[in-house]
Amino acid sequence: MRSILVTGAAGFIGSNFVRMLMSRGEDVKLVVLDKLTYAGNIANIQDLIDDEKLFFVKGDICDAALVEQLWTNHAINQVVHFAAESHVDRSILSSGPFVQTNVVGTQVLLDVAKAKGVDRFVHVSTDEVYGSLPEDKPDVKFTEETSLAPNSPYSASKAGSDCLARSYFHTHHLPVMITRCSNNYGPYQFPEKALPLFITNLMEGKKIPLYGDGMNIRDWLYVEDHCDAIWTVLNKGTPGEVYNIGGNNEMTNRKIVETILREMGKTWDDGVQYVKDRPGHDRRYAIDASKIKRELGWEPKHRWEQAIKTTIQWFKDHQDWWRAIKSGEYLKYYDQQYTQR
Ligand code: NAD
Ligand code: TDX
Repeated sequence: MRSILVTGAAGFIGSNFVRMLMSRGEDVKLVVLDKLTYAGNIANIQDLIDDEKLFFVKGDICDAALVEQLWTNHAINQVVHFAAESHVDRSILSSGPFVQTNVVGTQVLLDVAKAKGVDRFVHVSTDEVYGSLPEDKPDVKFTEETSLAPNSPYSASKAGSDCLARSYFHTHHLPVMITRCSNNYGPYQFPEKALPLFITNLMEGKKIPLYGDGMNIRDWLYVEDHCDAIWTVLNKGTPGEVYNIGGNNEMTNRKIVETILREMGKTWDDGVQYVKDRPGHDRRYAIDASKIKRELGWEPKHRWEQAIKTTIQWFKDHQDWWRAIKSGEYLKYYDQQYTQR
């Protein structure tokens, strides 16, 4: 049986990833290492911890001694590295934790993997490392050859970690693969990110805070499709390669908001407030995901029209989950981000 170290699996995508593997009955032992930062939530995987296939450790990926110990105790032979500080707006308020976890933490994992040995290592990255695309050239998309041009402290720290991952392949022959995915949505997404924030604000009788002119474009992918793509890369990817992952589903933020308002029976005037734009706000992201389809046979299975309904229903059905998050530290952040600016 394979023993896979999954970092950051108490967060949004990581928890969906381990849930997917458990529900499929994959023959794996999963060792979850998560610091449980504000974004990590043990409730996301609590029901899975009882299973003997999943072993949870609360700890920091920057703690080399702990990571080494996990490797020895659990005979780790594969890694899927999700752990990160992941919210662009927080990186604008304070970038230190982003450099520490995303750059230093990744370096620690790569060093331990080099020292202890690993069969395969998937570094989960983002399309944001490529920077921003022009909106007047809809045919232009990010390919794996697009130069890195990160614009936020978040994407700069992820680009730093990508470069480290790449260098450990070239210099040390570590079998690293890098994935760069577009915006995810779905169950367990922390309600500071656009979609869950918009949905839960409407449920609380608050407005959707829409940045700038609302015409920024993102490519949206349902989280299960991203998890399936990562599993595909872990099993079939070629070490040293980068794989873009996307939904072929570009939309302006206004279009997203219109869909959510319609699904939730609200009008634009009742539900939306334009607010000051995000500094350095990237205008457009679009992914060319033809390489992963051509070489590994992966393509998204979920369609936006249905998956956004499923997502909204999940937040309606899990109010205890998000109401517990939207308190305490979250309210201080919300005030700083939306009221004081
Ligand atoms: P998230 O913020 O929901 O979860 C991050 C998890 O990492 C949390 O559980 C947190 O506790 C943990 N963590 C943070 N610092 C840690 C540390 N020092 N040691 C151990 N654990 C730590 O993030 P997410 O949205 O699930 O994103 C997961 C990964 O996917 C990230 O690397 C992110 O850059 C990448 N990604 C996200 C998206 C998206 O749309 N959310 C898209 C593309 C790529
Ligand atoms: O209150 C808001 N109002 C608003 O208009 C928020 C939080 C966001 N937005 C806009 C900004 C973006 O154009 O919505 C869009 C999506 O915003 P986020 O959910 O913050 O996502 P983004 O900045 O695009 O980054 C996400 O996708 C790539 C994830 O947070 C990253 O972790 C991932 O790497």
